[in-house]
Amino acid sequence: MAKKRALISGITGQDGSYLAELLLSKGYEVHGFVRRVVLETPEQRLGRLTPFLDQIKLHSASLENYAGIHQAISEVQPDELYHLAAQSFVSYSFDDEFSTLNININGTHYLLAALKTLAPKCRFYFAGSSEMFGKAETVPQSESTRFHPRSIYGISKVAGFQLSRNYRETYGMHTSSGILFNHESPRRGYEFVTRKITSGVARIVAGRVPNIRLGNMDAVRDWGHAREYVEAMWAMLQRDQPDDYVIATGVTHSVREFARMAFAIVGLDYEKYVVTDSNLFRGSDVAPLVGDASKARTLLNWNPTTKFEDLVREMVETDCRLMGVPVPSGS
Ligand code: NDP
Ligand code: GDR
Repeated sequence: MAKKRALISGITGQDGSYLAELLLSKGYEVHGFVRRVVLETPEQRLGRLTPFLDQIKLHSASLENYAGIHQAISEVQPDELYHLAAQSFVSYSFDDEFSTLNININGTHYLLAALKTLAPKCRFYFAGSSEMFGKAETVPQSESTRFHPRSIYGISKVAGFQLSRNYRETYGMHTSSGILFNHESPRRGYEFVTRKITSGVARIVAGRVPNIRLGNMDAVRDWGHAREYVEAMWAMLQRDQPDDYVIATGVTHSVREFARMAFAIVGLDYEKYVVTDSNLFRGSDVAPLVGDASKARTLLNWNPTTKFEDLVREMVETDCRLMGVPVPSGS
């Protein structure tokens, strides 16, 4: 039987790299969209893909450019397209509203429109987000919770979600959206709070910096492991019927708890090393978000197993190794 062909937008990111690995392990032919600048500086921008770079094929296409997207889809003729690319940093969306909306909404629309013309049978995954719930009225949040986004990023994801649903209902395309809650890993970008903390811990242990500056320590999130979350993406596209699913652990922790645990792993007290900086607070933050993933558990047989402490430990240990400091004893 011919190999299934998958095309991933955002393949250079945290989720894209785990998903590419997963699909390769399942025997897929894996293709990815990357921006031209990435191909010009591969050593800087393709780090997450290095171990399996020779097994995937990259195509130059930006989310801002319909022509590039059209050409790549036409060449690859994918069976499954996972749309992960986005301006994904919520804080930045407060600073540059227009480019966040442009990339996240138009990019999604370009992909769907090109698929409709070139590969209407291709199954499509959209990377929705718990940020779509924002000021949620109910806890925990499920597929039936009303969206009330609190950032331009959240608004852009609601629009992408609705575009995906609209192409399903109007053109009969197999489009599914995951409403994913926060998921982290040693491949997380350094600007997100978990990696900022674990890389900060490693730099403090190495004597490079005296402290780290954080914003709202009482913000609460439902944090899982990215490696497990990409399995849910794949499972959604294997269902006969396209649908939308919340993907979450159902367990919450505060930024303070994350920091306390990360510092404790190296034997330090976070209170001595974290400086709270009011400039890092957001204009509006979301309500405590916690997901109800019952539907995914039942229909996708998806069950996250990584415990919070193991996630924090894996990230701290990786950052210590990258910083060249001894991995803390007892770990
Ligand atoms: P990352 O920020 O790690 O990766 C984002 C990817 O998008 C990168 O590959 C980046 O490419 C690409 N990208 C950004 N802008 C463009 C553009 N203009 N044209 C082409 N590619 C672009 O995100 P994650 O892997 O963490 O998340 C994947 C998706 O899931 C995102 O859509 C995010 O919004 C969503 N999401 C993530 C959650 C999480 O907790 N991680 C939770 C819920 C949703 P480059 O390398 O060139 O910058
Ligand atoms: P989030 O993740 O906005 O939930 O978006 P992030 O890690 O940026 O923030 C989580 C919470 O931590 C608080 N916080 C800080 N955040 C950052 N980045 N830096 C700080 O110094 C800091 N101090 C406190 C924030 O206020 C916030 O409440 C992530 C992204 O992956 C999105 O793409 C995705 O859609 C959502 O998760 C679900």
